[in-house]
Order: sequence, then structure tokens, then C-alpha cells
Amino acid sequence: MRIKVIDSHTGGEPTRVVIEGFPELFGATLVEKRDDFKSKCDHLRTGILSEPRGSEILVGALLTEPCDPSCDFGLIFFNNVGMLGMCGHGTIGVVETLNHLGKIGVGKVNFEAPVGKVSAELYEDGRVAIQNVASYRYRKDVTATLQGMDYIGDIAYGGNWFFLVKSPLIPLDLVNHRALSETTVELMNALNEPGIIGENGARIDHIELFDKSKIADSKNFVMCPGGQYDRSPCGTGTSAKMACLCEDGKLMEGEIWRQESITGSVFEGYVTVVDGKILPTIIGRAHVVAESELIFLDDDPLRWGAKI
Ligand code: PYC
Repeated sequence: MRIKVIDSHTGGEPTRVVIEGFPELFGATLVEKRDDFKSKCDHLRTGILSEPRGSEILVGALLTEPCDPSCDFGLIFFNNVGMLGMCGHGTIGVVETLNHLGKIGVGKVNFEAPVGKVSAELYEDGRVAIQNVASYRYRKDVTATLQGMDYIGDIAYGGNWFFLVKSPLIPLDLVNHRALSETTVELMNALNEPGIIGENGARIDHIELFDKSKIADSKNFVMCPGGQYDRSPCGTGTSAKMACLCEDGKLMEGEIWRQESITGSVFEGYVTVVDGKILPTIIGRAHVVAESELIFLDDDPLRWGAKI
């Protein structure tokens, strides 16, 4: 079996887009297609992303036929532990990949993700703007206690579920990435295990620590499901953050928000409010780094990836 992929990075965070060789998925909606992927092709998720062909930090994106006729492509994101509802840096990477392949050019393109419709625009200068799904704060000033310390933050949705909290002790500096990773993984458990969750029982799958930035409006550290931190400012996390700011009256419609990541890369964003819903737009840049054909040989004991 052979699968063709294109790798890119968006502000340091990699995306591996599957462009050929993946089995057909069935379903009347993108949610059903994603569930078909989960039940039928989970070995391919690990085979495509995990070692020895990939690494824990890769986010995968599968382009499919859309079910919504107003969309150009269906889009399913996956990572080292399962499926992602949405992925902002990944969508920017997909747009750059489609441009690289000559399948789109400067202008607009619509995607259908399991969480809803996401519109994107490729600008002349190579930047990509994505209009994400409606984002909102679900609960304000929630307390999670970890090792005797209280973390008070907001639960918000930006296509994934986030707990957003000011970084209390550890400075948001790349040299601290191990300590930040450990703390945020434990914090995720400290929320979910006692049942502090998102709407309709959704697990909080991302933790976003934030603090002051020297070059932008805010700096963040985002822990993703699977124990890896986002090297980019996280499109869905920036959406959740801007939704909270908008609800607090601290970010006006159209006002530019600059979000720096732990690695120093920056996304710009703004919100528009339509029928009372907060619609975030995120702007960033991706670069293609590789075109590859992955080979899965029958006699390779690691053909579906290594479990490490
Ligand atoms: O950019 O939304 C994002 C994202 C989610 C997980 C990794 N990146």
C-alpha cells in the first residue's frame, strides 16, 4: 500500500495532508465520514503519523468529497491519539498545500469539517485567512486544583474545547517547554477527571496558558490532546481566546488581535458578530516542506506505526 502526502508547517506546527491512496470514506455527513475513518482506518492514522514515518507532533489532514454542496472540499483532521474537531494551523497548511498542487490559487475556498463550514482565503502575499466556526465561552472563572494550587480560567469553544488560564508560575518561555507540557497534561486530567467539561459532555482536549508578549497582544502555550504542545499560536485556541475577549468587551468587532506562540510565531485575528454569534478569522502563513510517498509493506512489523 502507498499513500502520498504533502508536509507543511504553519508557524512551526506541522501538517501532513493526505492527497492520494487513502480508502474511500462513506457517510451522508462529514461526521459520519470521520466516524467511518475512525472505525475502518485507525491503523492508517497511526501508520501515517507515528514513528517511523512521522512523529508525535504531526497533525494529519485528509481531503475528501464534501457532503455540503456549498463546500469545495471535505476535511478531516487527526493526530497521534485520535480525531481533532477542527484545526486552524492545519487548515492554513491545507490551503498552502492545495496552492502548491495548483488545485487552487489566490482567492476563496470552502471546507466542510466535522464541526461545520470553514471558509478560507489565500492572499496574494501568501498569507491565509480562515473564518472559523462560531466560537464562544461556555463557563467563566472555573477553578481546577492541581497539587494544592488553584487554576482559575475559562472553558471556551473554538472548534475544539479549551481551558484558558493565565500561566501562574512557569514563565512562557521555550526553555520551559517540558515543565509547561507536564503541568498542562496534569491540568487537563484535573479538569476532566472530576467532570469539569465542555457543553454536552465534551471533554476539554486543549489547555491554553497565556501571558504577556513583547511582540504581540498575548503569548500562549497550547497543550493538545496526545501530550504535544502546539508550535503555532493555535488557530482554534486563538478563536476561543478572542471569543472570551469579545464576550468581556475587551475585543471589538474587526479589531486586530495578535497572538504569539511559545515558539515566537504569530497569528493575527479578528472577530465578526453575525446573528449574535462570534465568528473568528485567523490569519497565518504556511510553507510546504516535503512531498512524499509513504510505503506500507506487508512484512514490516511497524507498518501501522510504532507504539511508544
Ligand atoms: O491550530 O487549531 C489549531 C490546532 C489544534 C491543534 C493543533 N493546532
